[in-house]
Amino acid sequence: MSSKLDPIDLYDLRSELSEDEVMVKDTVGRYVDDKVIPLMREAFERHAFPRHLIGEVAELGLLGSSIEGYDCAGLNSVSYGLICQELERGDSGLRSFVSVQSSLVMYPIHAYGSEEQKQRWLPAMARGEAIGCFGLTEPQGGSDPGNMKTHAKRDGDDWILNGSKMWITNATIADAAVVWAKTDEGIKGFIVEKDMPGFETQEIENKFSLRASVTGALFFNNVRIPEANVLPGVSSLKGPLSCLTQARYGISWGVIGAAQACLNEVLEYTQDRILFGRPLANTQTIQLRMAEMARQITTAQLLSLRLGRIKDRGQLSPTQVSLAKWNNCRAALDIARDARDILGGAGISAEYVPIRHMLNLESVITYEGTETVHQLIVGKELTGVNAF
Ligand code: TGC
Ligand code: FAD
Repeated sequence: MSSKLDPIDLYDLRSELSEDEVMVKDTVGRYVDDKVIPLMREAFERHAFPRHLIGEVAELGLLGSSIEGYDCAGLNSVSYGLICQELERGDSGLRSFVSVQSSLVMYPIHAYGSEEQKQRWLPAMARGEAIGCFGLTEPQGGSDPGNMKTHAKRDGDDWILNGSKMWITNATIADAAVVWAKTDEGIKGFIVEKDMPGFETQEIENKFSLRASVTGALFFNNVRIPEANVLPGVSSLKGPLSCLTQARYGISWGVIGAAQACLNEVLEYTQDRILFGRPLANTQTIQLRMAEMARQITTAQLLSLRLGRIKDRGQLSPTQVSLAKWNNCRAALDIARDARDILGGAGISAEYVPIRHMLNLESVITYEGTETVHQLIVGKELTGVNAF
């Protein structure tokens, strides 16, 4: 018989990680246990993102961690995944902040920006001194960003930007928004700075999900943008969609952390909960449900680790990312919902983590491409037919 397995790492993925990757995982894991988990329940209840965490995650090198140079850590993709996993074990809101800053703002500036733009924004963003947001989704439908109405027209050396974006993480706390807009020359990325005249933001209140994350709308009314703030390296939908590939990859790892937190909670709770004269953990159906959670977590871990290794070899296909984002979000949401139920009435209390993770995961399964969008991406790969 082997020695006891780790319930949230049944296949010992830890032994597949390099020394550096283990160090990243353990460092971020300790940080989340000590500094994040103790305050997330209250942050969620207050509907407030704990902004002091920005400096702390920056200090740990977690912002733009995959970028080489520009004061960034230059870690590999598996390390970025592990960062997302550990952060989301705390709360999806903090992982969202890091995903957006790293994959949706710093990534496009690094991949498509001018050297001047990189020098200006990347070191400041890595230090958490400048915060970014990513404006792609519009009120008329986020799944179909090609139908965007936001547009920009050349005016001398500048551009004039008009339109609006909806459901934008970090909207009201961002110093700069990477905004995607239609132009006569294709879809371009604009770095819109917070004090540019005609640019306004508005927070979305009363969310029942991702309450410890800032979400808002962006409004552009004849905002004058200098050419120096246009990303020169891309002029098509491929620009924003390639950013989504980076963020979706991180999310596939992140949701594993949320699922692990839920499994840990029910493992502990069902040992102590005595019903019909025995611990709840001793009943067959409860064991079956927890075994199912472990099966789903293990499958998700294997998918994401494999994906990370493929990504680090530079051979990643967006369809592979879609499969993992779909599978892992669905698994995590099902686990969180079932964990909530295993806790009975206590499961609706924020004293236990499943309901918070469950509510967060309702957003995570929707943003960065809904489940249906990812299923149709895989369907298109299999059949060659675009069924959107
Ligand atoms: P389609 O014709 O398929 O593609 C246009 C061009 O883009 C290329 N491409 C990609 N490139 C890189 N990565 C990807 N994932 C790509 N997907 C497509 C494609 O090859 C093509 O290139 P080219 O050279 O031929 O022009 O475009 P479509 O308009 O038919 O759209 C396809 C569809 C539906 C898959 C796409 O629109 C989509 O993914 N929709 C979902 C939108 C979405 O996920 N939005 C997320 C917004 S950001 C967000 O939610 C942040 S939450 C963050 C947080 O808080 O953590
Ligand atoms: P819709 O596109 O209107 O979809 C509605 C329903 O229709 C879904 O169930 C969908 O699966 C289904 N559907 C769509 N197309 C088809 C089809 N062809 N066939 C069958 N069914 C279909 N966006 C950003 O740009 N930046 C951000 O930072 C950001 N942060 C977010 C944070 C939060 C908390 C949330 C909730 C969203 C965020 N989003 C962000 C937006 C997010 O990406 C969109 O909500 C998402 O892409 C879905 O778009 P939608 O909400 O307009 O839904």
